[in-house]
Amino acid sequence: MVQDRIASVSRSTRETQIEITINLDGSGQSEISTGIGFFDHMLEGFARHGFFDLKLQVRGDLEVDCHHSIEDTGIVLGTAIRQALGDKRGIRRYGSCILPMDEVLVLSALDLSGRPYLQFDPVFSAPMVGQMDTEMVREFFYAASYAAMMNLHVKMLTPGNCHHMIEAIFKSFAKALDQAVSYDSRIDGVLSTKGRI
Ligand SMILES: [Mn+2]
Repeated sequence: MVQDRIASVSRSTRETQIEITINLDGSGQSEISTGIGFFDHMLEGFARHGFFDLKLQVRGDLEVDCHHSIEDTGIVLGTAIRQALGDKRGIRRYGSCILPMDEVLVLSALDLSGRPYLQFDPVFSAPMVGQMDTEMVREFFYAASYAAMMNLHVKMLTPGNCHHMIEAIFKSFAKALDQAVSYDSRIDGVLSTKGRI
């Protein structure tokens, strides 16, 4: 292990108060409370399948709707990932995962390039799963990818049940990220011909 890759971030606005701690070299333990049950379920899956330790407390204006809580959690998670990564020495940088969940098949591919970008093509047939608006899935990944300064592509290869689709997206993102942040002993410094990412 080159360095501790743990970051804590808190962010407070009139709409949300969020505290997060992530350990990129964890074991998949999580303590998550966002007030949105299905979103908690997704973030627990993200931590478990990416082997990240994740502590997250969100107090948001759920009396309005879930929008601010989910979008701001994306900002804070992305910020924490970027901070925990530090100078990115020795990491693989790229990661991808094609993940099946029953009838659903999804692809996530990412580059911790320092240049934010999101391509996201899943289309959901239902407006909500539990208390979470399905259109917030894209908003979450937009916020997280931009705050983490990563290039993220999410492609739904075979759509199906919306719960399966969203869960498969979070898990494939987790596994792609786990791969991208992992060390490769052959990498000396930062994996770029430019010398930094
Ligand atoms: Mn589930």
